[in-house]
Amino acid sequence: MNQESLQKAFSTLPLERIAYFAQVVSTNDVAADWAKEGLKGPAIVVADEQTKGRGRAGRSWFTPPGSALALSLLLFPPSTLDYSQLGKASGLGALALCEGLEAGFGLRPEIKWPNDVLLDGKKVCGVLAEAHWRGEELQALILGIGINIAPPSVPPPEMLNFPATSLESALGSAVSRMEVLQSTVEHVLQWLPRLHELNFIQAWEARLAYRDQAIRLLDGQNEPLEGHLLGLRQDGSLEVSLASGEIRAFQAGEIQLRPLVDRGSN
Ligand code: BT5
Repeated sequence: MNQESLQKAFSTLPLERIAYFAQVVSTNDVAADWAKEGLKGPAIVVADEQTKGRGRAGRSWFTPPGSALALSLLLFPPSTLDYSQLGKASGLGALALCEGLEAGFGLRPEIKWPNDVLLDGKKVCGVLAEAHWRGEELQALILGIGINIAPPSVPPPEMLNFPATSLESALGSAVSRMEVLQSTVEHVLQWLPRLHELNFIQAWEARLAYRDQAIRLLDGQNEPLEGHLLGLRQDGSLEVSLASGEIRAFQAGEIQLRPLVDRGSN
């Protein structure tokens, strides 16, 4: 993959800018610079390696060269997306990847709400959605998507807070990074104007991991909460029936989700 092959692959899509880097600090930072420059998007930046890839809440994202896909989309937020629904952006990235993996490889990925894509119960992709504001106005959405393509992209166990895998390990065969990239971008752009539709929530919810199962919710400070995962609300928040009997919705960013019986996580 290089600048030329990227431009060729996306020649039919209405992208304002396309950039490929062999190495970059974080593709989300490049997209943020573009937003500051005034680009409206859609635009994409792809890197072979990130030296300081970011996860949520200051966590890091491992992107060694030659084996992973690190992508950020700079998107002009649809007018229907208000502040309270920004959590939908993570779902958008995760859903787009799932649909691409289903159509292209016949896989059955699941979404660990709000932002992880799982294959065989292990994390193969993470999404980092960031909003870019000018004053009070939401100016751009930056959707960073990290996908483990080949086995070397999977971090060593001591770096993980949840089991991880790569697409090639799950499939048992080689995968074209360009194919995954193209289908992911296409699905993101298809859903973007439709985030307010019930269809979007239903498509996301249909792929939720641990649905109707016992789960634990961690906020990093208090004792974990236990409950049953019911599904999604229309704003993309997670609806849970707590052990106390209370039914509550959680917003993305508040908590981390785990199955009650951990499948071998460390
Ligand atoms: C995420 O955060 O999963 C969001 C990851 C987003 C990465 C993309 S790559 C393109 C763009 N540019 C960036 O700089 N970021 C975005 P979170 O849910 O907080 O998960 C982070 C945790 O996942 C880490 O603390 C590790 O435990 C684990 N982890 C790190 N690298 C991983 C990898 N390659 N595969 C699986 N798990 C990983």
